[in-house]
Amino acid sequence: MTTSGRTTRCPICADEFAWPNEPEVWLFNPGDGRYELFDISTVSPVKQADLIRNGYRRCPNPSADMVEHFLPASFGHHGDPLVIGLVGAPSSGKTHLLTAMIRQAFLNGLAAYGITVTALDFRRHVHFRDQYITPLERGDGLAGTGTGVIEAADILLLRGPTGERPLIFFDVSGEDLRSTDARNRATRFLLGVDAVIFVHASADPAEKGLSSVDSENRSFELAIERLRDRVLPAAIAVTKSDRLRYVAPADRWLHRGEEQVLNAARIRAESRDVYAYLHHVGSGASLRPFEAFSRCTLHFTSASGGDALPKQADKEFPKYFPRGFRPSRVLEPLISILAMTGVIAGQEAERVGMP
Ligand SMILES: Nc1nc2c(ncn2[C@@H]2O[C@H](COP(=O)(O)OP(=O)(O)OP(=O)(O)O)[C@@H](O)[C@H]2O)c(=O)[nH]1
Ligand SMILES: [Mg+2]
Ligand SMILES: [Zn+2]
Repeated sequence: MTTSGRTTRCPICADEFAWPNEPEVWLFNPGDGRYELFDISTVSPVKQADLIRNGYRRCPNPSADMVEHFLPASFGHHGDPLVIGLVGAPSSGKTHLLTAMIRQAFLNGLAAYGITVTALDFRRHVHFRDQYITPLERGDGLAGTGTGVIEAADILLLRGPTGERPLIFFDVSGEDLRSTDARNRATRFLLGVDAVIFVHASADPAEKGLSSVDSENRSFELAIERLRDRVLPAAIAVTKSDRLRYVAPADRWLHRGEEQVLNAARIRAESRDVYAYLHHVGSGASLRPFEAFSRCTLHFTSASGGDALPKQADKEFPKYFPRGFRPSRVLEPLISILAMTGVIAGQEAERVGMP
């Protein structure tokens, strides 16, 4: 096997290997849903480049402990990937938040930070757009994530002042995140993450009194336990904050909308407010990431802008958002993580998430 000499960690199996540089790529055939091996040594350089952009390489998975999986053929050509995992209880709002976040990033939401976003894995992104972004834009509620999902949700390419970085998001079901089975493949992505977004749902006022005090947050606990020996930045997103739109100080933050400049003091002020909120409502268990990780920011976010209502006779999308889809501050957790991982560089970025 010829290699490019560059070592890459596969975000799916978490194995490290030298990125292969063979004159062949796998192309996805939408007709039968399979990958086919294609020799590119005889085609012109222009076509070669195009096939590499649209093709895949099969992960050699040196530990041989996973089903066959594929990475974009250009994956190893860019900077080190930044892998972000979402962690949170079932129905906490991970998938809605991630969808709103990726959508906003594609709408040039990171331009103020000098970062442009494109899809690195076109096929994966088209699937993500059709299955998640488009329904949400239409006002449909997304279904819960199935257990056993092991693939990245989307793979983007960030281009900015510090260079190019693939950005990979993992979003598995909250049910899998609560599983203590170390062999559970769905949570293996945690071995390879560079940063985590912990997602906590603000309480539904309609359910007041039922179970308002979360004495534990098992998905948070288990993830922290598995990441114990690693130094990584984290963000806590208190999502569904539209439920707090008349509650100070969440209302004030939500009204600000998306920020346009990086300001570590402002991020610290919001973190302090979110901390106080979680503490006040008895959700201290959701503050554990703040204690466990030396750099951690806290944010109020809303993916949808309001609660969903049940829909009649729609199996695919059983809920809808009666006031439409109006995300708020969904990029803030990502921006803080980009600052804490050096993708956004500079003195201000270095102060983000510092005590
Ligand atoms: N009010 C409000 N409700 C939301 C928001 N985001 C999600 N929801 C609701 O919360 C439910 C669960 O959201 P999901 O994104 O599927 O949650 P999840 O954490 O991905 O759940 P699993 O995949 O089962 O682990 C959705 O069906 C929505 O009704 C939000 O920003 N505001
Ligand atoms: Mg989900
Ligand atoms: Zn792999």
